[in-house]
Amino acid sequence: MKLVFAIVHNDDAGKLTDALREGGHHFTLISTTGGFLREGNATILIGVEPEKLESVLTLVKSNCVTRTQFVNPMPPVMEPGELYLAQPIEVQVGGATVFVMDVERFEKF
Ligand code: 2BA
Repeated sequence: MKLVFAIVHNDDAGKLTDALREGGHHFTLISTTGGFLREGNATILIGVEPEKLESVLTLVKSNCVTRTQFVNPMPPVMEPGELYLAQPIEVQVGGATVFVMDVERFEKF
């Protein structure tokens, strides 16, 4: 068995979980926070048989959109009287950040 961790934008989570449900896949949805943007995102854990892995990855890929966001970088340490004008930087987020792991053992008690 494989375990897929898919970190996706909150706005894509509903569409993706609908598609996974329709595809008969089992999953757990966790509310998470991105370390860089410190904004809410969604992590979906999907336990899947190896032969169904590619179809799960296709669903993730086709339901998650790449977005552009602007963030304000951390201001530098300033001396009194110095002026700092924040220049927002552009970052690309998603479609999805995906980790696939081998599951050593899977039990349901
Ligand atoms: P965040 O950490 O909030 O990152 C959001 C986006 O900001 C990232 O999009 C990336 O484009 C940019 N970014 C992240 N760290 C950066 C840095 N040090 N300097 C400049 N730009 C930076 P994605 O790469 O698509 O990642 C989306 C979310 O997926 C991340 O949200 C995080 O929650 C997760 N993620 C990404 N890579 C990960 C990793 N290696 N391990 C664990 N989680 C990861």
